[in-house]
Amino acid sequence: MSAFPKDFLWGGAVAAHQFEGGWSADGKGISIADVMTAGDNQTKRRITDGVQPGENYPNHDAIDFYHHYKDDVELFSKLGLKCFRTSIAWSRIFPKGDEEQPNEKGLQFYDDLFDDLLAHHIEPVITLSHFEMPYHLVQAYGGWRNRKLIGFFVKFAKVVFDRYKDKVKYWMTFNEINNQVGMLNEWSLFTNSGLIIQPDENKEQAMFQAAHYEAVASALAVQIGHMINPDFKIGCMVAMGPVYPATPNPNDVFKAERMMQTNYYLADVQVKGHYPAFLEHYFARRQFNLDITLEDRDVLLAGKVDYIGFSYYASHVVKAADDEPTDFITLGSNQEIKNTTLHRSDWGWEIDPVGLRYALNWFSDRYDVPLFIVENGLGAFDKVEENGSIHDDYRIDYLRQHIEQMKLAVEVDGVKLMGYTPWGIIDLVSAGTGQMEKRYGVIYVDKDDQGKGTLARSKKDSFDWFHKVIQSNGEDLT
Ligand code: BGP
Repeated sequence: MSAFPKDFLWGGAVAAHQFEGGWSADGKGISIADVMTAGDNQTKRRITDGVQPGENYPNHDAIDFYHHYKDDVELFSKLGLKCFRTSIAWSRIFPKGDEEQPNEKGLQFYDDLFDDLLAHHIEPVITLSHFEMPYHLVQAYGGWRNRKLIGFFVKFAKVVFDRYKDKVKYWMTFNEINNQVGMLNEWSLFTNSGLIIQPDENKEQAMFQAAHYEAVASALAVQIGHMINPDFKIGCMVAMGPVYPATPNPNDVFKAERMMQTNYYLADVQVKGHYPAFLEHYFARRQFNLDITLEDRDVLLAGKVDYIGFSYYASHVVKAADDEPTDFITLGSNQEIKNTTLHRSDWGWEIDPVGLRYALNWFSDRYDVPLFIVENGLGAFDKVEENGSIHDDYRIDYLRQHIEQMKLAVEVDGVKLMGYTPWGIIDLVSAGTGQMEKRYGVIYVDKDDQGKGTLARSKKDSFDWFHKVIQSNGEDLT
């Protein structure tokens, strides 16, 4: 007997902007991902002022799933996927974000895609906003610092909920909504909230305000979604990276716990429907004067999510500073310590399978809703042999070790887990660096960081391995 329920959602995850390409096809508008240049391990991606000639924008063409989706879904079916997580590119549906009417051709694309997935018995799992809001909303409204964005997002949500109500059951509102909290850097503020911080602006205050409007928009979408189809399961999506204390010094222990509390406060808001006490006090002490109305608070309570979707890649270690403030909150400037007990990926991400079990237990103890691991995986360089094969044992090892821990969480700890969708099941553009060669897939795509390649798809060794895992419902991990 398998540790996992019969209907466990084994799948693969991607996001529209990182794999669709077709950035201006059939009326699609410019998204925030379309103005981000390519970077690499050392070079940060730049955000340009609109789409500029001569710049390299890797998301524009990505792996051109837009024109290859039928063949790719065929491959997903051969892999045995039970579900497929992707997002709806908001700017395909509302190219600028503030139009009256949606773009029919954009809606039709997702109709065709969902029909094709369902014909192959693959359940779509859909994120509404995954780092790809219409760029016009940044230019004309300042992104999520503007309350008007709530209305635009809710309209978008309503249109797609209505249109796909009989095709999609599993939804998530905002991808990694909490990324911006701990990082508080240019990239995360832009990708999460479309914020470009002005010289006279307090970025922490701007972030908390934007995140609040997103939480309200999410809660309204949850309510509307449940009215449109009471069977919808609508989740939040948070980036989970457990934070460990560097030493047993109680200050380090408290620092780590405070970072967990701050990094996941949006899960409190979206699952419990209210802000944690320590943060309300922090807002008041810092005199942020956030626009959080009584009506908003009612909306949050009435729009609690059905499950927690989360990504898990790595854990982190922190140490309290000698002059640590009494509230232990130092967003965006926490010094990371290397965990000497763990290995790192080529991009320096700590590989910590036990951290996944820790994360599952942490959520399970705190929140009384099912959990869904909607991203996990290893970004690595792959080598294509002369005969075309790709021996990615390192990826198989990574996935195996994480699935083993996930199994312990279910079997031994009683965690309620809905499914597991490894990230970038087919190679795609990295969100952080814009690279193609930071590969996550079990399906290889012939394209390099210079944008060269045939776009041909091929199986890596991990393809057959993951197929076997799914066929055995997680029992055969050899
Ligand atoms: C998460 C995002 C994804 C994804 C992944 C891997 O933060 O939700 O969009 O890309 O991380 O990160 P990267 O692409 O930077 O390797």
